[in-house]
Amino acid sequence: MSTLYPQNNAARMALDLGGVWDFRFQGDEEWQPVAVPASYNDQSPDPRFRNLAGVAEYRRTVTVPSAWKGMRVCLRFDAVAHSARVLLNGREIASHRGGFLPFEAELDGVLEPGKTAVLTVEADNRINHGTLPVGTEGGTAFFGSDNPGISSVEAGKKRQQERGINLPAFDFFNYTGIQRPVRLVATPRNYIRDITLVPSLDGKVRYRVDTAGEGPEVRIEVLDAEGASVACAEGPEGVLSVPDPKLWEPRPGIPYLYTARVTFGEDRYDQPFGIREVRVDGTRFLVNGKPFRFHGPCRHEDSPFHGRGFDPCLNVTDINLYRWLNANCFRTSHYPYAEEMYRLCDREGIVIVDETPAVGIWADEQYGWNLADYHRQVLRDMIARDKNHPCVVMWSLGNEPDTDTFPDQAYAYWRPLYEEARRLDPQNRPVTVVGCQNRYDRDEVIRSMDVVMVNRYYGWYNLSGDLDAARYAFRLELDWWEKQHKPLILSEYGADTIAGLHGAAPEMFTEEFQVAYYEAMNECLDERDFVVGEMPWNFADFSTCQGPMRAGGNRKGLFTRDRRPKMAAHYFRNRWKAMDGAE
Ligand code: BDP
Repeated sequence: MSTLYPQNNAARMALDLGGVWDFRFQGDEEWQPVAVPASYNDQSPDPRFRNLAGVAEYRRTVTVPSAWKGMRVCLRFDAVAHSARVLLNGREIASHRGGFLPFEAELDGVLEPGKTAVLTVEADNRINHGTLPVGTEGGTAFFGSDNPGISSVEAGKKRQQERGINLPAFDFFNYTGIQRPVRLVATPRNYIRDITLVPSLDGKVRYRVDTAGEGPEVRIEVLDAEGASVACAEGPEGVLSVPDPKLWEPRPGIPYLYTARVTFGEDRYDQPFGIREVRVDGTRFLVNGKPFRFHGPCRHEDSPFHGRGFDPCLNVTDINLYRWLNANCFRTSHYPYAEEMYRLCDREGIVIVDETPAVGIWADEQYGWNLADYHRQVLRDMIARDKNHPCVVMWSLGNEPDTDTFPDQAYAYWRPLYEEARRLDPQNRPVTVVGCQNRYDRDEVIRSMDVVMVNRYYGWYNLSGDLDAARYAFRLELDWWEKQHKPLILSEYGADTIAGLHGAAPEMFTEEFQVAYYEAMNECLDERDFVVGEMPWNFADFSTCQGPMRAGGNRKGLFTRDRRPKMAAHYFRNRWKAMDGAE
């Protein structure tokens, strides 16, 4: 498979298959319309769209243009959640496990140019101990008491399980289906399979080009932002020298982008890249040798109608709101996002902590439920896909695993993944895993990472509403972290807030409380030099599984789900303006 993002240029073509497809749940007779790409879950009032755990079938016809004769043709799926089977005229041509990374189905010898076939995609949304993200098994609710041990309740849980229902071990709605673009892609038969670029601040760019098939020597040329050629080289690997390099700087700096134009025989590919370096030095996180302070809310791919579906308008709107907030970063909580978002952040100078979909890894009889090999595969695929993006400055191996119940087992699970990420990334970015509120002094995993990232809800889930006690407790914990001599990012903190609910005395769920909560936590952060970032939870309200703690989803957004600012958004806008000196 080629890891390169599909491109239309003089040598290549990509035909978008988005639109209205046929849809039904496996076993149904009737087909009905569904929009692709999008989550299917909010496209119908039929409760099965939101609740049914099983296989959904998508169908449409597909024709390879006659003009593509002699080219290599494949179907590229940017993401189908959570696993997919692809069939052409009823015959399986590809399958893929995992809902957030791309895969291809070769059409060579399967569908000739000029011919039409019926394309069917089976999308399986079931989650369990073998998927990432993880689904609970045994009917245990993620939130709220599920009255363990009461025979009638246990019988009810069993009934749920018999219906194939596993609840998410994570706090976002299990949106599924063909959620990102599907394209018919054509390249010359001898083609460029992958490009790896490793820039350094002196303008030297190490490169490697992987090709398939026979061809003359690879040629690589660097174009500046105006399209002028500034460096070139020949051969599948080597070093380019960019004179007077302009650096890619996170906003409010200028995120200068170059393009590496690679040619191999008839094939051509334009790979954007930035010249920037990231590194941890003691308790500092350095971008281009200068201390960088992360400030920006975590996000979800989530919006009305589309669910988790790719929506370029939403992405642009959100990034413009990040600029309005004077924010400079987000974490792709809790899965790799659509590639278009990284391209946008490269262009806009928003820094990304790129996270695998490993959320909900818990310990019962066994740590990690034998997920390690699959987890490693997902990590590999994510790094392969995202390695050239200047906006990506750190890898997150996952979110909130249980690392303190069986600290040794947890370390044995996470350490090899850490080493794998360091080994795989040609740019050698720092690696982390995001820790949950736990017995941090027992945990061996979080402190072993390059950067400590911890989610904390003092004053919300614990010490609820008591901001004085919350501050006191948080300071005690920070005292402990200070002794670990690592940079720390508060990677989540927040309070559910109902937009429009006010109280002169700041009580939980009011807009005033959300501001008071953030003021209290930020006061603690501002006292510490080793704190290199703050990531409020969450950018916007988002949909979750229903439950007693979620009234219409998670309400911790600085914005509502339709992107209207709450008071806390204005608070952070002012705070972060002062932080980066932006207008
Ligand atoms: C954290 C999780 C995040 C949740 C958040 C919350 O990492 O996914 O949405 O808590 O409870 O534990 O709002």
